[in-house]
Amino acid sequence: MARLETKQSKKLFLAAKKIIPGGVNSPVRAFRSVGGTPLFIARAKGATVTDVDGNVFLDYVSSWGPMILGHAHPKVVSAIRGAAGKGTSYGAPTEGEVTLANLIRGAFPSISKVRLVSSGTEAAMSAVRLARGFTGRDKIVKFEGCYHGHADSMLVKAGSGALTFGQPDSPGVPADLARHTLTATFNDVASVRRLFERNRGKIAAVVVEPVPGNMGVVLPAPGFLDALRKITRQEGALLVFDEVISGFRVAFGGAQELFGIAPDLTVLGKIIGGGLPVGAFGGRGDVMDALSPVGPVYQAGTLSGNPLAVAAGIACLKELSRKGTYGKLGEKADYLAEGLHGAFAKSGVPTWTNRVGSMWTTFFRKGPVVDYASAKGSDTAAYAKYFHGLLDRGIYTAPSQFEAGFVSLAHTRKDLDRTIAAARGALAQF
Ligand code: KE4
Repeated sequence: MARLETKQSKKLFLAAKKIIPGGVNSPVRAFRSVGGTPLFIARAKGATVTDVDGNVFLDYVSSWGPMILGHAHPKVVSAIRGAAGKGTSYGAPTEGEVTLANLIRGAFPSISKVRLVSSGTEAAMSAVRLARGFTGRDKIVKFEGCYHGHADSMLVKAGSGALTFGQPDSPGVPADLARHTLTATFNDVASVRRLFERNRGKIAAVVVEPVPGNMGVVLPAPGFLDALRKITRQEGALLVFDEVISGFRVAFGGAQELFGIAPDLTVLGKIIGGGLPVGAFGGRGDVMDALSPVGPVYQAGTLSGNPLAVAAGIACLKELSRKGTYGKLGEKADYLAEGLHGAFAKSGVPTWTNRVGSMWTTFFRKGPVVDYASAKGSDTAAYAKYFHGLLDRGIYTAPSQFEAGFVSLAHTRKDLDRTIAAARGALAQF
């Protein structure tokens, strides 16, 4: 198999590294854990991305989740174009923000009020401060391997890039702050109970990705999320669902629709901006009204509810709200999953795949993968080999074992067949 021609990406990467740490504006893009030169993308359309060397790939990174409609969807592009002509930012309320807030609330009945921000990190950070302010308690519980953005309190045994680079506890986070972040084991209710027994009356919230995507995709065990709901209610702590990935991904109403759980707060991002910078956090009205200017918990943002980002988000969510959308997406994902399953079974390479709808991860290890420890046991060198085998065959997947892959509505049956064939080819090299 001919290796990719990546002369232009190599040239740009050298230039980028002179001025941007690691040559990237987000670590996981650097290909550090899979090796090789990160591809500099020139353009994208539908299910494909094209790099600066003119290589075209079927894209399953999907900008880490937002591009569920596919790239440059005509309705999203025209919404952005229309908004841009009216100015790009006012620093004042707009009608679009009310429309987007109502679209979000329409999909998430647990959200009585919502505030828009500019990233998932900002949304999660604000939700944690709000939970602490509302309860008057300092400690939070998170789960090993889950990632909620890079706010200080969240960078304790974090997932995603922090896991990829083995920095789950980042330097720069004061020990005095980190000690208020307690970590439990995902799918292990007893580990949560123990934390509450030892910190009675001190835990403000349990923050969880209801379907983790940042240690790779892991499924919540039956009853696990219910147990979190019961324990937090009993203990007077808030349950915060971080649905930055799963929101509008695993269902229009996210994991809370799928599993029938109403959290006190929900964190959103990615898809709600249609590829532009939007995050959001929302939930119980009494909790949200603790936010300034109504209540005392401060939170703010110059570009919060930015008109272009909001226009893109409205166009995206309106498109997703059309009847039959998630059925179509599910059929595509089922078809791909079946084909890949067959390819892996035939290859004899030990793998384990976790999938919820159109988000999935294939771990290079014997299964099951149910938590951080089992995810971490994956053979990352084998993953890297598979990654490059796919890349050489025109398929672009996450440059890390500990991320999710995403099917979009733009992937055709032909694209999926091409992907399955590429997987067979890549696995034949093992
Ligand atoms: P952002 O600040 O990156 O918009 O969102 C942070 C965040 C919060 N919560 C969850 C569940 C998330 O997955 C994320 C961000 N996801 C990673 C990929 N797994 C973003 C990719 C990157 O860091 O470059």
